[in-house]
Amino acid sequence: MSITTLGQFIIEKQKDFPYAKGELSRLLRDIGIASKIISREVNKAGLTQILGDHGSVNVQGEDVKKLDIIGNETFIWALAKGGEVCAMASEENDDMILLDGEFSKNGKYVICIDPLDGSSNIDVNVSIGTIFSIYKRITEQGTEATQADILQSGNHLVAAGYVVYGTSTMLVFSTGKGVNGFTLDPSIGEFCLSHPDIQTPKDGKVYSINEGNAAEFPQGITAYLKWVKENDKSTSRPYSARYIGSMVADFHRNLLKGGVFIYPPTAKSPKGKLRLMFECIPMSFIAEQAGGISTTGAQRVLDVEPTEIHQRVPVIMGSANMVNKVLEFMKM
Ligand code: AHM
Ligand code: MG
Repeated sequence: MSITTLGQFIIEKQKDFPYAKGELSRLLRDIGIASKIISREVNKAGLTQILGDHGSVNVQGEDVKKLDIIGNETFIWALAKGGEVCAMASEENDDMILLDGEFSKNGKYVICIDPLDGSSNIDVNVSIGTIFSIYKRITEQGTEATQADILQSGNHLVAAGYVVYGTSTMLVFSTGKGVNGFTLDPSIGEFCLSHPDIQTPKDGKVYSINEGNAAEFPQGITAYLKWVKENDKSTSRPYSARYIGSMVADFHRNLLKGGVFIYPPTAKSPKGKLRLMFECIPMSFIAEQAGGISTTGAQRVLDVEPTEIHQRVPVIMGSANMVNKVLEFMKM
């Protein structure tokens, strides 16, 4: 048999982490389990009355959908049960969550999670995703975790990744040694290695940005968008706009095919819309590990020192040559 399951892959790679005593492997396994549960719920969402607004509003002021709550609770459950994580931060919760069960308080890791990203797409059967990042705690094991354990820059990541609930469910992650993608085989209930060592193309034809906000874009972004449309002197049009409005899905397409994803500052969101801890750091880590670039326009996203859990930053990420082209326009 030539398949490699996520579990087998993790065991094979455990030797890459001499400091780890298996906790990271178990943590990745727990994330895999939570993702499979969410995938199951997403797949039957239209049948089981879990579509639609839940009626509450999250800390960002957005309606919370029922599936968001299921996703959040599933991850909290899986991570609390696993015992490797002492604290977590979720896009759905105001504050960090201490996992202070008997085993968890000795957990070596903290995790940041966006359990269901792209939630406005849930009701219309469009791809959504989960995004996660894992850090080693900086406070001593056995003591109560603090916010400082969570507020670490992307340079301190141990691992990060995402799950895209698309035409199939895929888990893509990196432990800092390249990027690997696993597709869920529903017939055996296992994530199987389908995309080993993903390298993102240096160039691409796709630009992904919400141009509905164009009137509010910084001048450099406006100039870039004019250029991509003008740049059609060859026989075929070189660039295509593709924007799903689900960061995981937009990012995943661009990662595999080449492209640039941009969420600039706007008048409504002067610091950008996307969250540093939950969305930008983990996706930037994957982009860089696959040979791409990710920047706020002013600095590497992974160099940003976080000051608050729900901090937002602008982001330009994807194929190296495309990101550099955007930066050229921003410098003009
Ligand atoms: P969410 O975490 O509330 O779902 O919001 C994040 C999403 C991203 O997935 C997506 O890239 C972006 O918001 C879309 O925003 P906009 O509708 O402003 O283009
Ligand atoms: Mg999100």
